[in-house]
Amino acid sequence: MLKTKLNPKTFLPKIKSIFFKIQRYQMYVAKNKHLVGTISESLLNVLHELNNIHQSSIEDVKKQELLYVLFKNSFPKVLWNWATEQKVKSISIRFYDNVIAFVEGYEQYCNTGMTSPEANHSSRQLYWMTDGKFNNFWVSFYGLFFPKYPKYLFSDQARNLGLTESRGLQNIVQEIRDKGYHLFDEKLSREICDRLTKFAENALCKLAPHYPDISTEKYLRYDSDNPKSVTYRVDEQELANNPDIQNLIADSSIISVVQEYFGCRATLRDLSMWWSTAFLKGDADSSSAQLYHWDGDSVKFINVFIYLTEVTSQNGPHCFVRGSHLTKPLSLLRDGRFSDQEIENFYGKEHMDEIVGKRGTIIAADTRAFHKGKALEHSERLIIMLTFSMDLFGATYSSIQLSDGLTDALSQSMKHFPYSYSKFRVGK
Ligand SMILES: O=C(O)CCC(=O)C(=O)O
Ligand SMILES: [Fe+2]
Repeated sequence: MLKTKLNPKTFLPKIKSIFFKIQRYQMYVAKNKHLVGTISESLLNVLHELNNIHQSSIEDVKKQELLYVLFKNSFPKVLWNWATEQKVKSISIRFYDNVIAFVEGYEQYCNTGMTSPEANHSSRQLYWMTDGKFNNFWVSFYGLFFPKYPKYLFSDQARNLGLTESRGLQNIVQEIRDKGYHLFDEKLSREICDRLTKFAENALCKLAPHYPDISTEKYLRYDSDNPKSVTYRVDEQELANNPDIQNLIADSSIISVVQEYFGCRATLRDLSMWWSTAFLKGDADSSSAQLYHWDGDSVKFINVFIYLTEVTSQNGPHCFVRGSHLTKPLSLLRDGRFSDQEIENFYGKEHMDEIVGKRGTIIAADTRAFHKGKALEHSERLIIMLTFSMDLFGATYSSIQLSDGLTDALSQSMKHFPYSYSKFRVGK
């Protein structure tokens, strides 16, 4: 049985020994300015203070206590100072309260692997209060403890999709940084698309939204002649046991793109596949993410979308507002849904991309940006979405139990990149 457990408990003890890493942090920040913005002097001061405690001659138990208290008490203040340095617009006492709730919630997550609703709420608030700067700060801090997997692990790995071959890893990642998404030149092969489509046609799906006349039928197969709701979702557990999906999530070129973008290790947080239908004949359904929104389920993440049906402007292209992952205007910094008009008023039509494509089209997107699935006028769209994030903090996720008999690609990948499969369990 593979042991792939993420042990978040290692995070806090690692924080306590942060002083060893001051130099590395400075180098890291210098190399990753796009993540952090500017070097936070106040954070470096806390690191120095921690170092002083470490070098003092008091006994070890006392030392640990002091380090811990200093970290807990100072970190919110450090973030407050950092926010001032960064000229975060909405800095206020609410910012401070949210930072405290976040830090406490993160500590709880480290101990239990679970995020409280309050901590998740504070994480979402911090995003829009700081226009995303908090998230960049936190991911840069996290990268100190969970650095990227080294390049050599990738070089001899089967990159079964070969996704970085045509444009090269750095070019792809730079494009995601600048624009918010990358459309791969490579496509998923016809054979794999055919097999996965067949699988989705036979799968019992959960319908959303639920309409009263079908409320007794919990799971249904998608029937293209008679759709009964806007989306039909395949069960995540069932999806994870499909060999083509296993090979897909084992693909090391996806993991290498994602971790390069984050600047730290990446883990697969959600695995989904769903049919979108023309049930509402062109009208958008908010609960099916057909109105503009930004995703905030974790601090830093990337969604990889794969079209399994050809997607045109009329059958549900993924719509993405270029550049909106970097900054949003004050008037749009809130939770919720946004009208096309609100988005257009600020960004202009020329930044609102409709991503159409043939079967097998693969997109990697930072859906911190404004995005939506366009409401369908006819036929259907079958899509896969793989969500990678820096950790499992944030919205509730479900663990996945895999049956024995994984594909070779997935067992190899789990062995090399255990962190990336933290929520997976194998065997009985
Ligand atoms: O359907 C799409 O293209 C977008 C889906 C989405 O944004 C979401 O699930 O949050
Ligand atoms: Fe979304």
